[in-house]
Formats: sequence, structure tokens, C-alpha cells
Amino acid sequence: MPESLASADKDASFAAYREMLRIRRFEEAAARAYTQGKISGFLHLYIGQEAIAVGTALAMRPKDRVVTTYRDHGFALALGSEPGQCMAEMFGKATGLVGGVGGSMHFFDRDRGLWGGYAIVGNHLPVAAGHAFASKYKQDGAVTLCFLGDGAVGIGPAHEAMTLAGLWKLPVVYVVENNRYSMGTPLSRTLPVEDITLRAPGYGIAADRFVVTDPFQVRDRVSEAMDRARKGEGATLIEVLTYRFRGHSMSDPAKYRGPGELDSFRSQDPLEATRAALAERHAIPESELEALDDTVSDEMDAAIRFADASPQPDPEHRFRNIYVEN
Ligand SMILES: Cc1ncc(C[n+]2csc(CCOP(=O)(O)OP(=O)(O)O)c2C)c(N)n1
Ligand SMILES: [Mg+2]
Repeated sequence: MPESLASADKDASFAAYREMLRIRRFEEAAARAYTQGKISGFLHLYIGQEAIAVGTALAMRPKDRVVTTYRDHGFALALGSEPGQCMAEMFGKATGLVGGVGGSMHFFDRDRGLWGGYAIVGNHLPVAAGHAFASKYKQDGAVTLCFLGDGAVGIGPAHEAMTLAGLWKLPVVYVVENNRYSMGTPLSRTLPVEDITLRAPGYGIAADRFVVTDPFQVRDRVSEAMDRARKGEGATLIEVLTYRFRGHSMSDPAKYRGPGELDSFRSQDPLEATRAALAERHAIPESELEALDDTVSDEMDAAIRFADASPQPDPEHRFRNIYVEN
């Protein structure tokens, strides 16, 4: 058992496991709704990567921000967004997080620190640099956390953003969620160098790299980078080696995986590791863990019912929130 998990107390472990389980059950419910035709457009699931969002939420303070990709449901839930509002957003309903006009890829919940899911690969890194620049300028003490995929690091704006982050010592942490694939393409076919953090010295920013084991490890490693940012010591590039258990999106059967690959990563699932710690180290009986699963599943069923019963947006809503004035 990793030290980070072994040293976490029972209540914290239970709470973190519950949050990860909520994300997993939410994603499974969304996948079912998608196959029933209730969700249009793309749907990218976060199953397998939950510990990253949950650990990050544990590291954040009230004014800190998350800017992320289209694989954004896990961050919304970890930061406290209502599952019903998240589901309704995907159903295109008026009660959704952004009134049903954003969909799965464009969650936004400013009051909870989620400053957007972005669909254009790599183009949100400069947005994060902008947020961090504003924090430095206003001296508000906040840190911006920007999550990106392994497929984003070769995109032009990623380079521009990290250059400025280094040059201006911005309070930003770039976290690559390296889930080994960008769509169906393995990292070895998109990048000449395997270790993404080797780029960090070229930008004059700090680096960290680890295989994700559990949410407390993520909390601790992300906190270190956030502390540096808060002290004015500048940005960090973190590479978290993770894995997604489902296809890139719902339309991907994921036939590109090697033999035994999925099973091998499933045996390292941080959700299962956290569950095992609860059962073995904290002696929580199986019945209690099953009861928790039932409660969480009920919560997600209720989210589906809420989204189903919600009204369609007023057609005029599509013209709102385009300009600052309205
Ligand atoms: C600029 C741009 N190019 C291409 C796409 C199409 N596209 C969507 S997701 C994706 C793969 C990105 O993979 P990665 O960055 O590893 O993130 P992951 O999906 O694995 O979380 C691509 C190529 C896009 N959305 N934006
Ligand atoms: Mg990827």
C-alpha cells in the first residue's frame, strides 16, 4: 500500500473514496443515458482518472481555479457541482450548469472554482496563463490549475502558455493527465521523448512526475506545486501517469489496446486501492462499503431523473452570455 494511502486517516479515506465512487457512478450513468439517446454530441468519460480530480480538490483553497479539457465531469463533481445540474447540462436542459448550451465538454461552475472545460485541445493553456496573470496582478493569492491531456503538449498554444508562465513566474500549475493515448494514438507515436516533464527546464518552470496511486498522493504533490506558486516561485509542470478504462469517447471501441493491457491497469485502479485500504487498514466491513455504493448509485439515479424531468431551455438563451453586457 502506498505511504500516502497508508497514512491517511479513516474519515479522510472514506470521504475521498466516496468522492471517487460518485464520479465513477456518475460516468456510468451518463454512459447509459448516452446509449439511450438522451445525450447528444460527444461524451468523454473520466473513469480510471478519478483520483486526480479528487486529490486536486483536496489541495485547493477557496479562490483557486481549475481550467480543464472536455473530460471535465470529474472536476465538476469533485469541486462540489450538483450531479443533477451536471447531468441536465449533458441532456441540454435549462437546469444544466450553464443552462444546457454547453453540454458535456463545456461545464463551468465559477462559484466552485471550475473555470471551464475546453474542447479545443491545448487552447485552454493560455486561458489558464491569463487567469494566473490576473492573480499575480491583483495579488489575490489564488493559484490556477490547468489540466491537459498527453495529446495537448505538442500543440502550439501549450508552448506559448508555458513560455509565458516561466517568463513571468505565473502562479499556475500545468498538470498533464497522461492516460497513454490521445484518441487511439499512443504517446510513442505523438512525442519523440517519453518524459513530458523534460520540457519544463526549457520554460524555466519546476517539474514533477508520478504514477497515480491514490487521491492523497495527488493532493500532496499538487499542494507542493501550489505552495511554490503561492510563494511567488512560479509555475510547475506535473505529469501524472494514469489510464482511462473506457474509449476516448463513447464512439470509440478502444480496439488499439495491447493484449492484457486493460486488465493490468485495472489491477492498479486508484479507486480499488482506496477501497482496499478502507477494508484492510480501517476495517470497514464489506456491507458498509456496499451500502455506500447503493447510496451513491441512488444519487446518480436521482440526477438522471432530475435531468429527464427538467425543461428544455428557452430558445432565446442561446443568445445570452455572449457579450459582457448581457
Ligand atoms: C485543436 C484540436 N485538434 C484536434 C481535436 C480533436 N481531438 C479531440 S480530443 C483529441 C485527443 C486528445 O488527447 P489527449 O490530449 O491525450 O486527452 P485525452 O482525451 O486522452 O484526455 C483530439 C485529437 C481537437 N478537439 N482540438
Ligand atoms: Mg490522453
